[in-house]
Amino acid sequence: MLPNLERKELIGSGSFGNVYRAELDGKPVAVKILHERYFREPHSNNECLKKFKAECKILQKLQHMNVVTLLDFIISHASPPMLITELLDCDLRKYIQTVSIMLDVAKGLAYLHHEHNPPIVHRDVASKNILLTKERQAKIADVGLAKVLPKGEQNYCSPVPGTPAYAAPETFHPDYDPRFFMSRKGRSPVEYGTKIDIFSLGIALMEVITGKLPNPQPGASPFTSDGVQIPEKYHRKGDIERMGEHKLKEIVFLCIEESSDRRPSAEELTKMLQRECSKIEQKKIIANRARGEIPTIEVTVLGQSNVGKTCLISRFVNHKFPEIEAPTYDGEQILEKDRRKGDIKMMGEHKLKEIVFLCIEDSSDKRPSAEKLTEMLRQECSKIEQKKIIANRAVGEIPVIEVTVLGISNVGKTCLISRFVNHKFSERVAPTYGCDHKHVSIKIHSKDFTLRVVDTAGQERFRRSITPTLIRRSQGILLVYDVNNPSSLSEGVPEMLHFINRERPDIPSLLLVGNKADLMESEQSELVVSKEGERFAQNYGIPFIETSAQSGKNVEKVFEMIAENIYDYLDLSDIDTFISNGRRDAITVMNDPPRERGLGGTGSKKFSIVAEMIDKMEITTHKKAKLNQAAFIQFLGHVSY
Ligand SMILES: Nc1nc2c(ncn2[C@@H]2O[C@H](COP(=O)(O)OP(=O)(O)OP(=O)(O)O)[C@@H](O)[C@H]2O)c(=O)[nH]1
Ligand SMILES: [Mg+2]
Repeated sequence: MLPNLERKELIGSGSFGNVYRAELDGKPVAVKILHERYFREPHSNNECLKKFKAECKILQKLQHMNVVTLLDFIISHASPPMLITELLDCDLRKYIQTVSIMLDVAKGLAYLHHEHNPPIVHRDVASKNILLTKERQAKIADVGLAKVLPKGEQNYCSPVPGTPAYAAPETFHPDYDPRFFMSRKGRSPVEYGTKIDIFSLGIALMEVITGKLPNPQPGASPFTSDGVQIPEKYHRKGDIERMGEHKLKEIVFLCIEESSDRRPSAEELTKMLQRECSKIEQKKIIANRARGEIPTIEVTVLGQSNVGKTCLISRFVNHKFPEIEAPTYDGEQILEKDRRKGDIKMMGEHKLKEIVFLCIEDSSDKRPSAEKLTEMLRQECSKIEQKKIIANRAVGEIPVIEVTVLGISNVGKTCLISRFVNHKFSERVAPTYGCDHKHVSIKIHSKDFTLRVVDTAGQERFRRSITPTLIRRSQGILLVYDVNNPSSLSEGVPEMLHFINRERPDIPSLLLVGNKADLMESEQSELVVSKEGERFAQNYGIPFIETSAQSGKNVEKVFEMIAENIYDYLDLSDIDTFISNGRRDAITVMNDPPRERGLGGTGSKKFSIVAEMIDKMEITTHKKAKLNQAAFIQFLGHVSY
């Protein structure tokens, strides 16, 4: 042991070794002394220790608020390997389990899986490995035992340690023997990737929901006596039933999908949990503001000066229309919007006006952060890019919007399109090969457009290869499933969403479509199926509609709806300017300044430059960030369509 490391009492023991409280240079740390058996035959050769050492060196560089820091390690032939980590007081099981803790873990995994190159697989995500700081911030422990994936590889072949109750199905072999962490017969390796951690996190989330340790049934083995792998949902039936109708059940189901490809990435999972946490936060705020037993919801009324905000509120509260209403002043200080009335008027109905308003809020707390502002500008850039694509595809003066129809085979995509385009339904339709498209003239908000509807093949061999390309070029996507085939929703749609999230997270419009509604037998089944689609759509925050290509129900509506959504999201009211400007940039810069300020380039490129600069700003203090933003507002004032 190093002279400056003083070992104290035992604080825990796990499958890999014992953990002691210790002091390193007088500072409290945790020391894990690994069981020597992992480094004995067939492992205990120099190669194995060398490899472990190399991995520890990589892991020592990890820095994330949700990952326990590996401070040092001692690996020698004289004593068992030791890992020295920061000391955290308590493990999750001793504390009230909350969703925000799971969000922290997802963020930690996102760091290991996505921000680290090559990705790191933890391999033993379980509640016992989630530690909490005094402030109840969760950190993933035992990363020292994680595996760094070989560069450029997504899957890794190796024996898999870990906790059986949390283990993903792909990590087991029928001849698996947990005592050796590898298969018995011939020691054939198993193939897995980062998604085994997502599976384990799903099980830990299940534990949060049920308040009980996961207990897969029947027995500990995931195989029948004939060596057949038992599906996870059956294997874990008891735990799943215990979750009842919990709001997070769908997220658990996604994480414990049998096929690792269908599980969300750590980043996607973080977003889903973030949404849930923010809902809970809002509920707490509403409850905390309660007067007596009555909860209070807050609604803010925003708008330019003189649009009638105060009158609207007065009419609602006092049922009166005030005759003369003085502008609302904040004490003696005149509001910025009143002081800059002239400039504001000159902005007219410019699209960026609302962003300017947010930035020049009188109260600095209400102004967006540099990060948020970057995101807003980035969104504007991407909208402009989409408008250019729509304008460039125009035939004559008629702009072309592209909508792609996705879904697994046989859900009725081709029939849906054929009903919309030819007003006909046919019982016998050949499966689509590759993709096909139809052009339809439509009016959106009284304006002429061409809708280019792309039909895709649902068969797996086409689906996986063609879908990403089509997603990249479309403005809208219809995600179709068959209401009578539950797996076309639960398995088919998440796969498409995975592609969309990867290729086009900012797609202007997405719609979930439950087709073959005519086949639903009774009122009862209609309710059940609708609910499932609705719940799914709600979880992902996308609109949902039921159709029947056979009866024609909602077919026109679904295409009108997606076209309108695209029009509204991109604000296509000015698309003609983009067409008449041709290849010229749709944005011009008024007056002087950008070049003088070192911002060259034209058009939407300028937006990107602003966005990038804000992104790179060194934000040392809150105040500085706000000050820097103010400088950019002036720049924005010079940009117009
Ligand atoms: N009852 C009923 N049957 C439908 C409906 N829509 C499609 N079908 C039937 O479902 C089958 C498959 O329809 P398709 O339109 O070829 O399915 P698809 O999604 O295009 O399939 P792929 O091209 O293989 O991806 C056909 O036999 C259709 O007659 C519907 O709304 N109601
Ligand atoms: Mg088809």
